[in-house]
Amino acid sequence: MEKNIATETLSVARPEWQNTRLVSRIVHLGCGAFHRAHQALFTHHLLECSDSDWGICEVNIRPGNGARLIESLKAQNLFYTVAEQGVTGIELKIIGSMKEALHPEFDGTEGILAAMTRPETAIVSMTITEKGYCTSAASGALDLSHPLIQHDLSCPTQPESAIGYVVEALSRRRQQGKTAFTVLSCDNVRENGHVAKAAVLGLAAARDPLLAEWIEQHVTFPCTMVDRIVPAATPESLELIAEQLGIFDPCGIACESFRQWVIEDNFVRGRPDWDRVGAQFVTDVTPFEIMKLRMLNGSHSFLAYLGYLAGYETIADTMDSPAYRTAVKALMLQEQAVTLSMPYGTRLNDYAELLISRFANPSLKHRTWQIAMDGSQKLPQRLLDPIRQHLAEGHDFSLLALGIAGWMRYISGVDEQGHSIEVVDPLVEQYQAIHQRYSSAEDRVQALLGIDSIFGHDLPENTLFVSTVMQAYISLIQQGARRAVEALGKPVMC
Ligand code: NAI
Ligand code: CS2
Repeated sequence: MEKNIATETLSVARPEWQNTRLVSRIVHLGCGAFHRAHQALFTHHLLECSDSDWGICEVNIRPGNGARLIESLKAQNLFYTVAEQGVTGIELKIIGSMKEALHPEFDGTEGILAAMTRPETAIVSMTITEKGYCTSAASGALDLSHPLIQHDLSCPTQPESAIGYVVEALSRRRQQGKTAFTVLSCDNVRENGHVAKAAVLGLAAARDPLLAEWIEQHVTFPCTMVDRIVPAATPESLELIAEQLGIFDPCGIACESFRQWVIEDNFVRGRPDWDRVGAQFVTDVTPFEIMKLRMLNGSHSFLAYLGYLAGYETIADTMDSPAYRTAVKALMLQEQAVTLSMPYGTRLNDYAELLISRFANPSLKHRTWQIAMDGSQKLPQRLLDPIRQHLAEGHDFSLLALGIAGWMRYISGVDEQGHSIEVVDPLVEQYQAIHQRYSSAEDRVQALLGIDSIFGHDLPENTLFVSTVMQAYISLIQQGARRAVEALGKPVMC
């Protein structure tokens, strides 16, 4: 297959509104896999079915793959392919909601700040991963000692963090007498809008308390629940798209056919009518967000750590094992669903069934290794918050504890066959130091539980929590992941 000939053929699909209607009203930070298959796709569908003029100015600020993607998007006039893979077939969509694409390497920091400061910019949205907020995962507060935040405090007009860009753009808008914008977090973070707000206000206050006051008065930070399984692109997924499309699209992305977006309706300068194409605007996102973080993402992390250790490459492979399937269903219903307070009529059993079938979709090659990344940023909202609730109410949390033990075993960096694991996490050096320093299971568990940005101060002081995790870890070391999962997963009757 000839490479890089996407420009001509994808541009044939250029609809008239791409040239005439589209305005960059949204600046999006974090043009990665998920955004291309979710927000950009919703925005595209709205352009197709209405006279909406909401277009997106895409921004990546990190070096590496993000820069290459922006370069490739520019080279093909900002069109790209989304391949929705259902269990029975694949549907291709050519997406045209992007108006511009920027990266500091090509456009300079100033080019990006200029876009964020333009009068028409009404929303700055973000999918910058959990770690992009530079907050403590346990408390949600901005970490002022974070190297990127330290940099942005000493050089505020040349920011390097996403939060630094937002604060500097808002500061310029204030100085120039312009209106503010809405900050829309679309990351898998608990109360993502509140975390974005805490991070932005934390940095603004450290720069200038009056700026923080202005932001507090003029900016809103709606919370969102975002859902669509979008594995990272691989040579195989790009080849699959190329076979269907007839040309090679380096920006193509494959995902499942399911998508969901629940958004708090609190925007300061308008918003697209995303509800016309399947999104839901609500007054309170929190119950939906917590449901998804615990039942979907918590189960994903459980399968990722314990599945990887047992030698499974993808989530679908892991779900092929009856023991894992039974255990994850028990986790969802007995230890996650019971912690939720949902609006009347929400059917959590049906939600669990849907998740099980989505996880088992064999066309999605979602690697356990990918989901295992950045555990320090993910465990609090996925596994630890529900445990706090079980501790308060005196309920069993053995499966959640096994999930944490799986993470502890995984981040040791060596699998059950003695092969090394490529652990990717902002705290990886701290993990390595702990594993080098302590050789007994007890000492390692104690030392890992002492990382307060993950476990806070309450959990390590709770003797029931410590002893349950310790027991799960020891059983995992003695029996291996497969047996430990078999021993705990009990069939659940819905
Ligand atoms: P990705 O790796 O394809 O993209 C990550 C994006 O974040 C890139 O644009 C990268 O430049 C940017 N980024 C990474 N670290 C950053 C930092 N420290 N500061 C600023 N920008 C940074 O990952 P993907 O799949 O797009 O996921 C991104 C986030 O979207 C996830 O972390 C999650 O919170 C959320 N999400 C992902 C879903 C998925 O299935 N992939 C589904 C639902 C939500
Ligand atoms: C996954 C999520 O990578 C992960 O940690 O759990 O990205 C998951 O695929 C999405 O949240 C699904 O919406």
